[in-house]
Parts: sequence; structure tokens; C-alpha cells
Amino acid sequence: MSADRLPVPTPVQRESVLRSSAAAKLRELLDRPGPVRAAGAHNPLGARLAERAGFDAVWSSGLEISASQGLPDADILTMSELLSVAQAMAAGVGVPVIADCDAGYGNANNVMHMVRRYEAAGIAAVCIEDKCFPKVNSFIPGRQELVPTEEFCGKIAAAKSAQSGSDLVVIARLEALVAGWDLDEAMSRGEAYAEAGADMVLIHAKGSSPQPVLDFLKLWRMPQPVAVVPTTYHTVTADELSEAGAKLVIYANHGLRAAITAVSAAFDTILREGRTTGIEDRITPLSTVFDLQGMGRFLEAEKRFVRRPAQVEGVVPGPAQVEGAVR
Ligand code: SPV
Ligand code: MG
Repeated sequence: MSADRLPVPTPVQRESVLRSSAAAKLRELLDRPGPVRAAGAHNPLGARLAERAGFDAVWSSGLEISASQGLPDADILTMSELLSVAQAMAAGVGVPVIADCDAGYGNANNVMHMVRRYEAAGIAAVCIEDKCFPKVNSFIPGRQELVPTEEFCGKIAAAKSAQSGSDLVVIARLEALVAGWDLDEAMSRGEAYAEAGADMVLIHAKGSSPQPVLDFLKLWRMPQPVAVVPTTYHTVTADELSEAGAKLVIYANHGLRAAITAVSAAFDTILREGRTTGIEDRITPLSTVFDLQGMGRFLEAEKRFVRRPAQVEGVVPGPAQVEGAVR
């Protein structure tokens, strides 16, 4: 069959191509040597900044999305609210989006619903953590309660059974070190989750030293790759983590934190100086904003497709329209 005779894909077929390609792209990245680096984001603009900077993937961060709504990262937002942000980011960038899905929004049945929705939205990977629902951000002291290993294995098996394609990456996030357990607990849970079908495990930690994570990587014997989140142990480089055995390095919230600092400084200066002159060379020009929001493509499409029939151009507005017009 010649190329011009190929059947045109239906919208459903097109969607499934889009679906499999994001997850397949992530799997391709994971197969390459060296670290895969992801940056946290909470909207498509942030995702685009991560992509333009050269990150391999975007982390749809529960902390960032919650903070961007002025809410705690504690399962306050619903699955649909978090999904709509992740989906918008996936539509806005070419790199894969890895979705932080907290504790899976409930039990194994909630996880199955979640996987179906995230997979259909073109998300490359979903990450669920072995904490009780409702969870609270890992860096908040106090309530960090793990579910029994067996219960979480059920959630992982449910996630794998619910996906329709073979590419979606299911990440099992280990919170044992965060919750005050030792390396043995983290390791035995990690192995159980890998045996239950996880495609990757994420070892989370909240200390200032990378040592517990490096120890975990040294002992890890399963074939599944390991993800790390060097937020508090930030002195270690991605290459060092990769050499120690980590595959995915997630910079989970640095975009948000950089933005808060920059915006606060700019706002302070405007109020202090009574004008914006002092910050003009420190803020992004509008031309960059237009570029980031795709005005180039918009104008090009407008030229090509927004057609005005000749007779419409000659139409003179009626008196009512002229009267109501904004002057
Ligand atoms: C997030 O970004 O929401 C995470 C990573 O889960 S962390 O906040 O470091 O726990
Ligand atoms: Mg989170």
C-alpha cells in the first residue's frame, strides 16, 4: 500500500500512539547508559522550562502542584485534580512525564482506576508510595506511616494488571527510611515490590547525607532500576549517583523553590522602589513569555487557517455594535 493510501488513524488510534510513545520514550531513556534526569513541575510552563533546560523527563510533583494551589501536600487535592495537571504537562512537552501519584489515592482498586486514567492521559510513568492514605509530604516530621508490605504488593500488582499497554512504567516508592525504619526494611520491601511487578523502585530519604541511599544502591540486586530524589542530600551529583547504581535522578521541587525566591525578590523591589526599572534586567522579557506559550505557532496557524471570506471583510458594523464597542 502506498503512503497516500494508508488509512487515516481514528482519534482513538491516534491517542493510543501518543500513549505508547511517551512511556516507550521513557523506557528508551532508561535503557541508555548514564543517569536519566527529571525536574519537578506543576504546570506546562514549568514542564517546558525543564525540557528547554535539557532535562530528560518531567516529574509531575505532588508537592509542587499542591503548593501551587496554596494547599498542603497531604492528599488534599483529588486524583482528578492532580491528573489534569499531569495531562496538561504531557500535552505541552515532548519529554516523558513521570507522575507522582502519592499513595495511589486509596487501596488497590483506587490504584487500578488511577493507572487506567493516567495511562490514557499519555503519562509515561506513575509512582506510588508505600505510605498510608492520606499521606503527608515526606519531609514533614511526625505522621509517616507505612502500609504492610503485603498490602502494597497488592497495589503494585493491581497497577500492573490495570495497564492496557506494556510500556507504562510503574514505580514503587519506598518510604521506609523516611518513616524511620532501617536499610533492611527498605531492602526487603524493595525486593517484595519488585517481585510483585514494579518496573522500578524509588528509594526516598530525608537526611543531609547521601550515605543511606548509597548503601541501598550497593545492596540492590534486583534487575529493576532505582530512582532517587536528592533534595536534602544535595551535595552528591547525578553522575556520582549513577555510578553508585541509580538510574533516575529526580530534582523534585527546585523549579518551584527558585520561582518563589525570584518572585518574592522582584515584588519586594517593586514596592520598595516604587517602579519596576530596578528589576527590568532581572526579569524575563515578554518576548520569551510569548515564545514559551507558543505564540509563533499560533500566529503561523492563524495566517494559514483563520480565513475571512472577502465579503466579510467589507461588512460595516451596525450601529448597536459601534455603540457598545470599547473605545
Ligand atoms: C514530590 O515532589 O511531591 C515528591 C518528592 O513526592 S518529595 O517532596 O521530595 O517527597
Ligand atoms: Mg509527592
